[in-house]
Amino acid sequence: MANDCIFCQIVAGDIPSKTVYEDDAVFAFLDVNPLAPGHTLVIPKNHHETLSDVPEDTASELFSALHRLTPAVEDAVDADASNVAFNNGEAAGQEVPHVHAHIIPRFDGDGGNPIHAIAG
Ligand code: IU
Repeated sequence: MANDCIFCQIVAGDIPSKTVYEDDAVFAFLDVNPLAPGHTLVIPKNHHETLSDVPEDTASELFSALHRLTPAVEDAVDADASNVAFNNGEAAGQEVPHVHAHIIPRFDGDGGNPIHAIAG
């Protein structure tokens, strides 16, 4: 755990969050500033800044969780599709330096592309 990392503090329960899913390696919670209903962040519990920093076994666990959570989140909010994206590094718009995937539910005719919004 990185003591100055907000997402590490969320994993530890020191900062409250709306938990979506948790296992030994992965934690998922609702984004506090959602771009759509059900906007979920999926993170490794261990602190790694970007995807390049994530060990391969953790990357597998993260992707496996994403594979299961994406349809579950879509079902939960009755979405038609979703954007699943990483802002990977500060120059790409990553604001929180603890690697995280966004699952952003999409609805027929909702317009726009939230990838542009999360990339700042
Ligand atoms: P980004 O990919 O690093 O730009 O996205 C960070 C996201 O983390 C952004 O959507 C914030 O709303 C979200 N977030 C959060 O859910 N809880 C927090 O305490 C903080 C940021 I700080």
